[in-house]
Amino acid sequence: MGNPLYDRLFGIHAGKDTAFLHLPDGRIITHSEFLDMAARIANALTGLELEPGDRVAVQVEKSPEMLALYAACAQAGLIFLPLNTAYKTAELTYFIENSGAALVVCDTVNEAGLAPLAQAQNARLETLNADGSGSLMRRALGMLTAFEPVRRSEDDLAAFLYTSGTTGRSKGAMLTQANLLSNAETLVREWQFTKDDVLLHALPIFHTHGLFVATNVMLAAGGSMIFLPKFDLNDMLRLMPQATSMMGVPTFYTRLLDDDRFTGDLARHMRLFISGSAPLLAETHEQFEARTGHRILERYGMTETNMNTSNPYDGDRRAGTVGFPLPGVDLKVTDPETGEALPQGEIGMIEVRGPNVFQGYWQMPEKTAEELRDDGFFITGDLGRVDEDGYVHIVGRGKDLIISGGFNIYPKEIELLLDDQPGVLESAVIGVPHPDFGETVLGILVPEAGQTPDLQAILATVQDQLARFKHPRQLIVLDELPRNTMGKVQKNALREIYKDVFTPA
Ligand code: MLC
Ligand code: AMP
Repeated sequence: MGNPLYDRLFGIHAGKDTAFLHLPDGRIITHSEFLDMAARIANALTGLELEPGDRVAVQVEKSPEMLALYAACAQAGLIFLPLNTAYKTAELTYFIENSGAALVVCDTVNEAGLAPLAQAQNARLETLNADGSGSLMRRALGMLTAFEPVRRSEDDLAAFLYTSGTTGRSKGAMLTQANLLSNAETLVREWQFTKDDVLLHALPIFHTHGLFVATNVMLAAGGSMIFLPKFDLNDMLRLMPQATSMMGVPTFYTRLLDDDRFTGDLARHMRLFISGSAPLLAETHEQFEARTGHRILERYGMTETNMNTSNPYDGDRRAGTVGFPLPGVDLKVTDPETGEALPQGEIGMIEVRGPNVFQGYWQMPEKTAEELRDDGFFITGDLGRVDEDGYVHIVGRGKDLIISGGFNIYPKEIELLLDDQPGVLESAVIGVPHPDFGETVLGILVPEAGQTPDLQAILATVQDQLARFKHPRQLIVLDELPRNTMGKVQKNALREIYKDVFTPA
């Protein structure tokens, strides 16, 4: 039986002195050096008395060591639970408590803040910093570079990723080894990745895109990655000529196009540019082709399902579409009210089924039942249609979701906080177009009778409680919110009124 995730992504590289990670300072980490590091960490984790199936909550900066911790979790049969580095302690508390994490790994600067939380639930706390220092690697240093992978089956859980919920409560999406492996191996074939590929990797590795798409695909293909701590335009321009491929959110592409130094010549050696996580404007697609001659390949996925659809590698990559369902993925468009399949061409709810679809939300059977049907179809919350050539178009969202620079934000979470502020009767949070992030957050407040809320104080509270990317970029005060006859706030009307706030015509 072995351990399929470890064996097929990591174990296949045992003893290979081929390049795996190219770091921005020129250092190279080979596959075998990486596996040695992972095995040392796996030994350290076992030394902490963690048992297979335990959750390891990780909020650390992107680094080779963080990636090796992911490999070590696979090897030791632990469930990897990466968390956005922007989250504040108030946000982290929920994830750590809800998951029942047995180990929390954080940056040294956050250690004191998280210690009481870890202690309260009997979790171990270790540190790992961006430069690889910290208590975890100190433990790992003296360990052996051999570690027999813990036996696991494809049905065992490999990772939890938390996704925000419409009610404001995040849900832990449970992903099995099979979910991750099936998707990675399909994408290698569909996008024709090989050991000769060098991926320019500037995405964070706490989300599906940077970890389960970019990294798992490169591991399965045996290629290497130019591994950047974050998106930095100068690094991207400097290093692109050494790469063959790039995966990014639409903001990567608009930022590149906004810089005159980004020329067709810089992209000459590139084989493939892939975009996803948020809608890529057809205009960006066209400008990119005009500048570089490359047609960006857009694909569609989500935390619960990994990747669902992709434009073709060979064939017409159509701007404004997310291509065809991937092999093994069933996709249908249904009536959001009845769940009945709609005739081809009509707009409705996108539902997907396949080996990529998650197992449900951790300890939330009701939420799982609301979104995952008995026959295996997952209700994505995205509205779309399939055109006469079979291309899937995403035309909107049935869920009240804002996507800013590829990060998901559920308005409810921010509204709950705003509603609690002194002088505020109620609030509505909406996404409006933004030139850099695609969409950004706008907060609309209705004061209590006779009150004038202190907007600066409210923003300060928001800053303290919520990750930076969720902060409203502006607060607007209205006497009342527009409502329909049922009393429901008409967010569409608000989105229309404020659509030009950050993108003046
Ligand atoms: C950073 N900031 C953001 C932000 N990212 N604000 C809103 N939205 C974001 N996405 C904040 C910073 O803290 C900073 O605050 C200010 O905005 C400007 O920072 P910046 O330096 O311009 O931002 P940068 O650090 O360069 O980050 C932008 C980015 C990054 C787009 C490169 O957000 C990013 O890498 N996004 C990728 C997200 C991702 O991987 N998504 C995949 C999800 S998986 P201040 O205080 O300085 O103003 C998924 C499934 C699928 O969706 O299909 O893939
Ligand atoms: P997440 O929960 O972070 O995984 O985000 C998933 C959501 O991102 C999906 O449900 C879509 O709404 C959106 N998304 C991902 N890829 C695309 C894309 N190519 N075009 C439009 N929306 C996308």
